[in-house]
Amino acid sequence: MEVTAHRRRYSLRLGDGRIIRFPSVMGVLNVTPDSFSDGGRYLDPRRAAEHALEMEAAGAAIIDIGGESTRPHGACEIPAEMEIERVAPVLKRLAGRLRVPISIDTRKAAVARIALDAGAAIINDVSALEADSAMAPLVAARKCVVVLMHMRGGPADHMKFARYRDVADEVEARLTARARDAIRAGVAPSRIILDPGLGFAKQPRHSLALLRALPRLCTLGYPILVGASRKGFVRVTVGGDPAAIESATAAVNAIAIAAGVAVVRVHDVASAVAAVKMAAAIKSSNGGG
Ligand code: HH2
Repeated sequence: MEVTAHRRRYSLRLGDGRIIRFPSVMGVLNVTPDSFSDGGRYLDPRRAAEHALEMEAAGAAIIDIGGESTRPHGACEIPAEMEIERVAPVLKRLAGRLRVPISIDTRKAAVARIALDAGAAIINDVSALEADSAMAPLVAARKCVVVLMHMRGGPADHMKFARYRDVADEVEARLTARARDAIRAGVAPSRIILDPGLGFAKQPRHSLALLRALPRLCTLGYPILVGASRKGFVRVTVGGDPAAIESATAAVNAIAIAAGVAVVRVHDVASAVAAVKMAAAIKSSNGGG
């Protein structure tokens, strides 16, 4: 599986020949009782699989399945067995039914291994391969794409570490160091995607500053993924009305794509697809003719 940069467009080629064209939308499927936005809605594997297929039909290019909540306040860490119990039945139901690639949102190699065996093509590790020392060798051996996200601490305590002198500088330095370590462990650079980790060990002002710094982060040489969907900094900015939060999420996604971001991770796929289409059309228009 390879990530190829062209002059204007990027694409990601999977081992089986499937190609994800950037910019694209990653749909979130949380198989958890406690995720901040959709917790409890998709605990039934049948309902979860249906939702994955709905997101695919709405235009998602990747489905990101997670069995552990990492939300900023009050997430509790769970054992790998419990995570596997949640995601394995969903992966099984989706086998042969979902055309778009599956990404597994986990920090644990045992969970990632089971997901890869069940057909997942991407590992989305919010600890950037730090939480589990078996993760980097697994990614290297299985030649899958990996998302390295910036965070400090773990799901239960990351907000304690939300202090920065210059958040963009520090996140950039950390992400490039994590990418270097992954490459040293045998991961091909062409299989690495970086993510500034909005809301993870970040106060709202830090997430906003990172969004402002996206043009710079997009020059690091790796595709950038951004997960702004329904996060606290959006809520703090526009208020708690769900419709306003959804519109603001779409606005953030359009701005991110305009800045050069490759993938936006969202709960509402349809509005993100529209935002991505609009931003990409503006970006590629030349005004001639
Ligand atoms: N955000 C969440 C979870 N995983 N992965 C990446 N790469 N980037 C993100 O921004 C990101 C992520 C948190 O959102 P959500 O999955 O909706 O909530 P929860 O962690 O509570 O399940």
